[in-house]
Amino acid sequence: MSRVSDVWPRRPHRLSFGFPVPGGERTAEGWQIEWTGCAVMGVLNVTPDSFSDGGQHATLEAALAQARAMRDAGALIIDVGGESTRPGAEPVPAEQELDRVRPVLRALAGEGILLSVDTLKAEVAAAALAAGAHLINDVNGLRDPAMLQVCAAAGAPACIMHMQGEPRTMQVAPHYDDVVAEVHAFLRTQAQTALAVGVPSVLLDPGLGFGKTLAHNLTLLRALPELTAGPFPVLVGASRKRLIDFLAEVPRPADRDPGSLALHLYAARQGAALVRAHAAGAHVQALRVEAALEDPSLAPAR
Ligand code: HH2
Repeated sequence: MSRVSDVWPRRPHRLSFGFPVPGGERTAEGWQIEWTGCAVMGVLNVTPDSFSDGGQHATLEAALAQARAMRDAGALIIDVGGESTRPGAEPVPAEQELDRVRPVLRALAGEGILLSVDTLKAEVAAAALAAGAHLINDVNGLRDPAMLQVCAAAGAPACIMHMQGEPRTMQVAPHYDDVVAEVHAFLRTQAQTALAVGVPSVLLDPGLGFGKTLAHNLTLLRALPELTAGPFPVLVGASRKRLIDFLAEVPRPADRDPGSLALHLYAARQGAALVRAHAAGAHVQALRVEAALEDPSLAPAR
């Protein structure tokens, strides 16, 4: 088993794309984005019913202002979502989801922002990529062969997230014989499959809260070094989730940013390449301070 010391100090991470992207460098393997340590994926939900910020970015103006603020604060990627996947959520028709995300993507394309789209529908992913998205964030972990094909054909990387079941029922009775072995095996298998069919690069995400009890979430977090020691960059998304309430008694999702930040700093120290956060600016600031404190060149040794 690998330990924190194997993945710390901060490692470089890379994502490859089959097309030009903001901030990307052209290489023999396509266009690449490279960063060191842990960066931030800012959450932009353009939904009426997301569990912590539903309705807050309902107008195009509000959505664009939030995206630009997160970019200016230093977020590496903005993740645009048009369907809530909170526990108990009912699916939204593809047309409706697209009507929510497409205007935002079209408006932001050309503003130097790396854009991902949070969708589990291949049809939405294809249209979102055509509208200017660069990366697909699939909470279904590329289990749909059509989604694999969309990413491969477009040359778009994907975030492969683990979920047991589906949002409507996933928290009813999640069960694993060995949560770490099962989740990590799923992620590695899906990553190999994706690369084999031509998806240029992937992120792996253990999917906190997606068909998992508190014990499952904590076990996966403590096993992060095993995942981050592998060849793929790892994303962790705990922002404002129920898990923070269980750990720190914060019933209102909007009040959970401090706990989210603490959890994400822990993930960064375990080698996470990205954290997905609503309070993107606060996360960028905290991660920069954390990184600076770990940098021995900033102060001479005594
Ligand atoms: N969590 C949510 C949505 N998408 N994607 C990844 N890769 N990892 C996550 O942990 C993750 C995700 C749920 O959060 P949010 O988007 O704020 O809520 P909602 O699904 O209600 O819109």
